[in-house]
Amino acid sequence: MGTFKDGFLWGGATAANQYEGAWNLDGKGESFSDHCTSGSLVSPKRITVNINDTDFYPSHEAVDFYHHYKEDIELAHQLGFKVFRMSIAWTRIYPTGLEEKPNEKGLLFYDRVFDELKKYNIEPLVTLSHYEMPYELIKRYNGWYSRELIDIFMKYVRTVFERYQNKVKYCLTFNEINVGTLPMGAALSLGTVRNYEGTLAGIVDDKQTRYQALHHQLIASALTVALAHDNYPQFKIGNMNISVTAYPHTCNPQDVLKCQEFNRIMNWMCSDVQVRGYYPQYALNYFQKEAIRIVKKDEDDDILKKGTVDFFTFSYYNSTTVSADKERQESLGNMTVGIKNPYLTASEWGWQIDPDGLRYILNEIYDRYQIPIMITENGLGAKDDLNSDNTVEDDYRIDYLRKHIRAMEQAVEDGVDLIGYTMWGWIDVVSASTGEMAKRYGLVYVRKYDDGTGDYARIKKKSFYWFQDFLKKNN
Ligand code: BGP
Repeated sequence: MGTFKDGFLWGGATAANQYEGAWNLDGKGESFSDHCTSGSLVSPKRITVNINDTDFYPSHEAVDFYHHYKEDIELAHQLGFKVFRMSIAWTRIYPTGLEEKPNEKGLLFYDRVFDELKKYNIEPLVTLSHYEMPYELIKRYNGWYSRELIDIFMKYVRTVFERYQNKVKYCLTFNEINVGTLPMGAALSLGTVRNYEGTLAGIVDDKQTRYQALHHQLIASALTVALAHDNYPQFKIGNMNISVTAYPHTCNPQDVLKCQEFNRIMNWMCSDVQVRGYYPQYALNYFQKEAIRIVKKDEDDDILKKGTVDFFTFSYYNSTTVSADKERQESLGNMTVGIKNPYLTASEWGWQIDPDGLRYILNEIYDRYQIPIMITENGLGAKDDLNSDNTVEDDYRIDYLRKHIRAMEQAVEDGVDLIGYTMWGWIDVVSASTGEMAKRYGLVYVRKYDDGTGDYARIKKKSFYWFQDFLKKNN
């Protein structure tokens, strides 16, 4: 094809809490996700204050990357991956977040993973915080609501940078940081759920707390970038945004305005801060309208200005439409609900499949920022059938990937500077939203099931061979 630039980073993405398991081994502490039970689309996962014998917590074993990392990295190599997106579990390095010294056994685990990747010339892409934080920090500080979290997080970042400075080049600060603009971000990313027990949707929303916590994350993100630029210039640091392409549901100007409002707060506010270095005026207006008063320190504006990211990364699964009419029918999607788009079909979980929406958002992002872009999550969650001869005929996934890669190609032809693509869940992992194994994204099937059974065997799906063949031609 030749459309993608030389050295394009093709690969796959994972996150520690959905992938590693070994939740309490070698000194690891309890993280937020270790307190989340399994669930499904019809029976939502729950957060529990204690870890109960009667509940099942999928992150505890996940798909056991902890003991399968060599096998998995060898599979990534067979696929032809050039990059491997993973996150570091904060609780492996600082079990409660509060220790003065890091946990050496946790550090050693990632040394081994990075060394294994190096063996195959696969570049790690490390997310510093992917939907998990020490649960102790939720109990003690109500998560990111407290400004103390910034220093506690920076201690962790300094440890990671110092230790892995010769092994890692690409880092992302917070996974899908803009999920903090949505009510469920309180639990997933901000940890402002002290003493809360119940479903994600059941949390009583408190915008004041949420945006204060988000401000602290934005400061921590900017300090991380500045630390890298000042002391580890070999690092490239990116943001990570959840980008949900949104269309006005009709050409009624009221719908168009409503859609603009959605896009500003949900899609652009965090990345405007992370790329441009300041809160845009529409965000300040929004805070005023909603009576949100963010407590800032004098130095915060300078910190944001200094800590702007080197490249833009985002997840893309589906698009949505926005209407000013509150009565319209809702459709599901990654973190957001919207109005059904009659021109699109949806996944079994109701996420509307829209490759053109990827081309559109890539152009929007590049027009706005003109910095290199990487797609760090994209894929199809589906129920896969494992046949008795250990095959999985996932043609639907091949179709999804083929169309989205075609859309990327078109965006590059449009002029977008796209530098990489890591498909989400290249190997089956626990679902973030529902906490189930049944929603699978992988090119590799993992024999692990929602009742906790399974032997963790790794089995190549049909899509594995398709992607392998694609990368042979495109690497
Ligand atoms: C993103 C998260 C991932 C991942 C993905 C798919 O929002 O960053 O962690 O899980 O969505 O979502 P789900 O697992 O809910 O299907």
